Amino acid sequence: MSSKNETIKKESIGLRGAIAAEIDKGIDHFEERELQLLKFHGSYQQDDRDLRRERRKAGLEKAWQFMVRSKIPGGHLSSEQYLVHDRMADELSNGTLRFTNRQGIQQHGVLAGSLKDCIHRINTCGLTTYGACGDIVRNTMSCAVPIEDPAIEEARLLAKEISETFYARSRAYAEIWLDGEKREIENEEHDDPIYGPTYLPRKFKIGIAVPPFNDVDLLTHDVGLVADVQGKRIVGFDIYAGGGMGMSFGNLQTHPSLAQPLFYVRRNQILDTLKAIVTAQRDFGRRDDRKQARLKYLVRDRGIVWFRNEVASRLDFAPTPHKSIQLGTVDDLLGWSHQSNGFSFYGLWLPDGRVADTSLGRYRSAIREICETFDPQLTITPNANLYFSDIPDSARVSFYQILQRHKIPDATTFSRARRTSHACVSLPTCGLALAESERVFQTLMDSLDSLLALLGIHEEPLLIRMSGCPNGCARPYNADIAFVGKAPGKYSIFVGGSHRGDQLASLWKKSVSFEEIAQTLRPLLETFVSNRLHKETFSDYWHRTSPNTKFAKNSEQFHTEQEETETTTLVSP
Ligand code: SRM
Ligand code: SF4
Repeated sequence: MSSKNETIKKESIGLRGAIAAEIDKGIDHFEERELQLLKFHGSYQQDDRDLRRERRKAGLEKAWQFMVRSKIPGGHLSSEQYLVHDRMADELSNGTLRFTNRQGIQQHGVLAGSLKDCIHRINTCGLTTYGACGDIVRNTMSCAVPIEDPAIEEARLLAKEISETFYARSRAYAEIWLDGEKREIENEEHDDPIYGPTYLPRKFKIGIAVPPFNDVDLLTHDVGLVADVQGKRIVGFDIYAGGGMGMSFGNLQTHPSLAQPLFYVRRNQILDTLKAIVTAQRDFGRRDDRKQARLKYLVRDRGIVWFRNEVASRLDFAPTPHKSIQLGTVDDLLGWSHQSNGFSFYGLWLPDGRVADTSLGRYRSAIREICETFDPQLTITPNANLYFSDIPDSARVSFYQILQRHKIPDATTFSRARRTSHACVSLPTCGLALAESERVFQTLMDSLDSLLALLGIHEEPLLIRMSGCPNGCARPYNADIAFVGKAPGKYSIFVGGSHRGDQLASLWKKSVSFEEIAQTLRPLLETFVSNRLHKETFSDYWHRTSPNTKFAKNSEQFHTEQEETETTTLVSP
């Protein structure tokens, strides 16, 4: 039996439902069918969770509002496109912007009456929100580093091509938000050769890495492409399939996965190959249970060999074996770097992608002034930081003075761990949050920075991430150390991923209160410092010494705490 979302999609008349009619009525929130369809248009219905209790007591409805997500392939945008978002932050949303860790921009707090204006403005500046959410190919990520490198540029252009290839063909979006003319819609679903009438079973994510950079965190995507660069051009791709982070606590059928090697194809074969992969997931992905509907579960249930054969059978050429092209870490290049003759780029660290003027720094004012003064190209990174490129070398001093005037901290004084760390949005906007994340993460990182400095591992490659619930938006399960919200003020701690993004962590502590996180980690880090082999990273040390590595790599590692596993092992015959 299909899930209710399948019926909603099928009966939606090409993703239209009654969205336009409801907006015309002046509603302040949508009912179930329209709010599910709205996701395909790039918006989530939310409410301000800080106000829930007070409003309930006062007998009021929830404080309805919307999150609007701009889809930016490869995270690359112009200063003018950014400034359009900056203006909307004051005029239509909550005064802040949120760079996402898929290189998009989110606005929160948009009211139903402003949705059309907001989406219209995003399109007018040449971006879109169509397909930023929903059961469809989402924003395609690509290596963000803005060094002068034809391969990185080519990857970015490919991200755009992928976006265009998998753009939904229904005219619903144009009609509802852009005043596009209505046209005959009978049998329109057959216009969409890729998605058909029920789209994909679930969201679908693609990322492109250009070695040695792994900023896109390649193995966490449904499909990851590693560029094979020869003579500065991309000649082909190693393809990985079946990555994903989400799980539900206690449900062993759900778990994070790293993508597995599929095969290698030449550059000119990549779009056909992606179509074959996406349509295989469309046809075989589960539609009866949304918790089992991602590509990672199809690959798990049928096996990578079956999936490889299924995809190959949809191609009119034969893919060749995987090449195992090596990737580096997920770090961004923060601070100044040389870009090309006479030009530099600057990597700006942001607290979890939040663009706001706060006591942490006047980020919004600083970015606005830089865009207005230098008109740089911008690239949002997969760690939700920001690169400014095309800055004349001669302007470095005045650029830096803007950062100083707006009290932007010098991220090079932070631990290396903090420079790459990320926390998801969570409260007060995320309807699924079980605990705080973004709002408490910098406080936690203050204490972890002090601990790392005290132990002399301030420059250690440690990937630290926090998610407010097990859905894992911050990609916690391949981090060295991750905190995953369990209940208000309580977190599970996962340990054992890697700065290279190529290892899965396992559950280390089931529930630790926020205040106790740093002291809980201290003995672990102290033992690492005392017992590590020469230059051994934390990840390598963990995998050499942890009992967790002794039990089978299956879903249990994410649901059962280490001590519990050891006990289980002892009593087992
Ligand atoms: Fe996510 C749902 C925020 C990247 C896995 N994610 C959500 C929602 C929309 C909550 C909801 O469904 O009501 C969150 C909105 C919060 C808010 O108030 O803004 C949300 N996800 C985010 C962002 C903004 C987090 C961030 O810190 O930047 C990221 C937006 C990216 C974008 O521009 O598209 C974001 N989410 C991710 C990632 C990381 C990635 O894509 O690289 C993951 C893990 C990778 C994966 O997909 O497996 C991720 N989000 C999820 C899941 C779990 C999916 C699953 O397979 O189980 C959900 C819940 C769901 O889909 O049911 C979710
Ligand atoms: Fe919300 Fe959970 Fe994603 Fe955080 S991890 S943004 S709490 S869905």
